[in-house]
Amino acid sequence: MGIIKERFKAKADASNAEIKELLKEHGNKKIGEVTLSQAYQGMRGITGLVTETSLLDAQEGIRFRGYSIPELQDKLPKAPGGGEPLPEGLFYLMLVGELPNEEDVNHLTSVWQRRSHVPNYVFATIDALPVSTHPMTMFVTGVMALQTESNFAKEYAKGINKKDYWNSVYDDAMDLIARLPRIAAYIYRRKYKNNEHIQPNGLLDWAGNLAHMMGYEDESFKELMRLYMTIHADHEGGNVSAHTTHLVGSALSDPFLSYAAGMNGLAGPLHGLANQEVIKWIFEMQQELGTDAPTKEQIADYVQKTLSSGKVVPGYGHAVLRKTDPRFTAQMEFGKKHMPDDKLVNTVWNIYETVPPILQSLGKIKNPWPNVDAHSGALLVHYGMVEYEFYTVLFAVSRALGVLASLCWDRALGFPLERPKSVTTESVKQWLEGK
Ligand code: FCX
Repeated sequence: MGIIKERFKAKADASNAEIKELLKEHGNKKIGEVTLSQAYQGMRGITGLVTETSLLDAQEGIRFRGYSIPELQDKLPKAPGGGEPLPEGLFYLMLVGELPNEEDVNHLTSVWQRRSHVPNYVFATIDALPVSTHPMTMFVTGVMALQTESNFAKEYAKGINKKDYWNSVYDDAMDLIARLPRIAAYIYRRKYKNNEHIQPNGLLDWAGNLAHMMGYEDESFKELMRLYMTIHADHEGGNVSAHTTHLVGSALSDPFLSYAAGMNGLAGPLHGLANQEVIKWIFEMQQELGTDAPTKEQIADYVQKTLSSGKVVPGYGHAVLRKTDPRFTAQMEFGKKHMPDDKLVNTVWNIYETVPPILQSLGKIKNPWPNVDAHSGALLVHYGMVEYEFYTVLFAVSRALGVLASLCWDRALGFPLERPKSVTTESVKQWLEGK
């Protein structure tokens, strides 16, 4: 058994024992109440999931196994000469629950390189779709084509013991994560670069290779990919992509089926597709105002126009956060370091100074501050990646790290089929009448 699998299993066994004790003593304690509004309005604020990999605090933002993004930027190993954390290190932390050292991260890089071969029929399946197909549809189709390789599906068909489910789920998760950069880059080159593909570079780390295979050799773009893949990796368990992966996995659908389901959720405008909506909105604003450097007054007028046409200002607001997303701040710092004079990036910063007071003045918006999507596109455009339809695929590659680490934990902790109760309005009325 590989060293990472061994450490993960040891940690999961210890957690299993601890959770069993905890439930024996406290299992019947209430951790919250559910109001009628919450049943009708998206279960907002209902605590009903356990997700070990990360926890989201409304005021502070995301913490991965207790570490904030600035702490991870300081503590996680970096590429030689680099300043950003390697995503391999974050995956190790989420899966094993300990900070990795340089050797752990290099080992994971080489394990993923060894597992990164994608069978040709996967590319042929993607090629069967029209080139005009949305990149996220191509991406999920590629993941589904890979499902034929599932270790878990094969093992389950043979009738494995439920205490061993975690083993082949782990193998599927590692195979899938290893292959995603190749699939993502294939789609990018097919749609936007005349179907001219670039072979992987066996000397590069996971995110650096993604940049290389997409055709971006600039060292600071590789650094952006490392930061991007780290900050989008997980956002506790209740967001649509994480919850869907967990829910579908609870039916013992293998990691390919579960992750594909989760990424169909990420493709929604109120979730991962928001990052393309942000840059589209800024481009439309620049076009309408006839300038690539709108003033704050011009931005304020355009925001008012957006709102009065009944649209949301994309990239602002969040279902849980009530402060500026630390993932926005991390990107702003990257911009200040690598592209302080970029006009589009400076427009993002001017929007940041303009939008929150306007949203606050509406009185109905719970979070007027920017989330991760408000900044991500401008950094990518700086390096020439202007194809904003593709941005959610990058988000999906990153989110695999969190949702698949979580799926390994679901099976290792023996989490059961997830099955909350629903009601009808008729039954609610009878309940209210005391029947
Ligand atoms: N512009 C205009 N109106 C907004 C708004 C915005 N940015 N944010 C919220 N509102 C409106 C809502 O539309 C709602 O109006 P209504 O009552 O007329 O329907 C009202 O304010 C109350 O909404 P609120 O509860 O504050 O916000 P919601 O959580 O319902 O919606 C959205 C906020 C969905 C717009 C915001 O969360 C968003 O854009 N999300 C995009 C995806 C996202 O969250 N990206 C981050 C990734 C994620 F964190 C992850 O990593 O998983």
